[in-house]
Amino acid sequence: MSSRILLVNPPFYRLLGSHYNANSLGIAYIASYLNRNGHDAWVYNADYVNQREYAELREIFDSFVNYTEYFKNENDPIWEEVTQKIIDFKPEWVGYTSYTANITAIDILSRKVKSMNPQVKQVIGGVHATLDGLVLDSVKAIDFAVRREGEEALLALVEGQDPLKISGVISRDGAGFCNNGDAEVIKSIDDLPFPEREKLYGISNEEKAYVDVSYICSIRGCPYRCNYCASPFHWKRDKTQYRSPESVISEMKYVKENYWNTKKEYDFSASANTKSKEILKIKDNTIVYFVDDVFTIKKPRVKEILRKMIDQDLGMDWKCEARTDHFDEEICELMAKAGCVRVKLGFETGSDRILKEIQKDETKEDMRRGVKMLKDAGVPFTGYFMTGFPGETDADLRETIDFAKEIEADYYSLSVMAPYYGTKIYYDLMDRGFKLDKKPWEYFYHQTGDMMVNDTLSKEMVDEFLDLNKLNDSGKGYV
Ligand code: B12
Ligand code: SF4
Repeated sequence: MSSRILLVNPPFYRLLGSHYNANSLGIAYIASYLNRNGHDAWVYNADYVNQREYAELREIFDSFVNYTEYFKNENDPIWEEVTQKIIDFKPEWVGYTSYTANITAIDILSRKVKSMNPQVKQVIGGVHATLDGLVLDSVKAIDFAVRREGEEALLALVEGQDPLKISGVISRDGAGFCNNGDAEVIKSIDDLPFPEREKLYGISNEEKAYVDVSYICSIRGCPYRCNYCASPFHWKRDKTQYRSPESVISEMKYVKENYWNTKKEYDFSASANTKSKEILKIKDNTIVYFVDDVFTIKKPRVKEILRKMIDQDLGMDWKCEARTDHFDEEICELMAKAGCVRVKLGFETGSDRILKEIQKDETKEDMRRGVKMLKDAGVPFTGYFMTGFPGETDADLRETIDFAKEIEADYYSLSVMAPYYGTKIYYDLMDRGFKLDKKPWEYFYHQTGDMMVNDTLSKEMVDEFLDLNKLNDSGKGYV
């Protein structure tokens, strides 16, 4: 029997004065998998706003105080609006995608939904549900949690299989839980249907045309082990899965044929109604974004993908995340020819000592070499840098600032390191007596000074680091 399922991306950027209008791939994958199996599953992005303008990152992080207010007032119109939309859908099942930062939002929404319709079954999945085996304690109105990939587990739940026997499902068992471990790693990710791009709930057809559906996932997982990153615990590191080059290219073509309108470009920076607000230039459905943790793992595979993009004359711009130690001259040249308009590179620090501490498995020299090859090929890149690591000194940060200037990135993204829940750094700090588990969940996104764990750095140095942001004024901007 066919079930009616709503998969929800809760509000997050809206609470920070911006919004998020692209497709959420995790729930879009689950929706298409359910739909292929005869169900009626829709994706509801509650972070969508009918606006093309996005606030500057700095502005977003400056809105922290207002953001925390939303969680104190459960009757705020935003919670009422989203709850009503969920109820109007008349779902039999509601699934929420979780990050640590949106657990409180999911708690508020799911309690409201339950009180308006006690029949509805509610499930939480995604990153936080995977990392936290006790997540159902934090979201009391949710019936089930799913750990790791959700396609097969949610299908089994919806089709009425015994939850106590479905791998990856945590269910309530009296006052406790029955935890069936992690969902099996899906080995044949090539066989999954492309993520849902049509059944987008809660917006008009006209608005739908502006949803950025050009996000593509070609790898599930990451084999590295950086201690500030949740990926090693979120995915099974030793079972990282790669889509074949053919499969990746076929999704690119599908997206281009069905959703691309290359005339559609927005640059609101000069528009009259922008007032003093700083605006980012966003091009919807004119750039593919590979959301892979690291797109460039497995060189032969990457080169094959790039050659296919060139040989088949795709003519699509794209961006990705990469590591400098994956670069060789050939990869960089192929990237340039294949339409790469931006590579996002996590340098994090200019101190080899800190690079070792954070288990980056990359040296400053690797980074210098990689950047040189990328620049020679003419591929623009964003440099991600952090400060605030435990044990980091002013001398380390001086090296970071000098290194950031030396590499001359096209855009800089600067963060104060936050020990995210589910990272090695989080567990190490907890072992050392830090009270991180006493922080509200919504604090777990970076750049709020409230998460700073370093007390050796001087304020002057941190300010000088954050001032690197000024370099963005002369660069090629955010993409
Ligand atoms: C693209 C991306 C974004 C995008 C898009 C987010 C979106 N809403 O779709 C943007 C840039 C907006 C973003 C923002 C943020 N992100 Co982000 N993001 C990613 C990234 C790189 C890919 C996500 C993705 O599409 N994966 C591919 C899909 C297929 O996987 P998936 O989403 O995990 O879904 C699978 C399972 O988790 C599960 N599942 C997911 N949802 C559900 C729901 C149900 C009901 C079920 C049953 C199962 C299920 O099934 C899915 C299919 O198998 C991940 C890293 C990664 N590689 O996963 C980081 C990552 C998820 N982000 C992270 C963070 C920290 C953030 C921010 C807090 C950053 C910030 N400072 O603002 C915000 C929070 C946004 C929010 N809404 O709360 C962390 C999360 C850590 C944590 N403990 O929460 C990650 C893991 C990065 C990392 N390695 O540390 N992000
Ligand atoms: S920071 Fe990047 S390379 Fe390191 S573990 Fe996370 S996703 Fe992998």
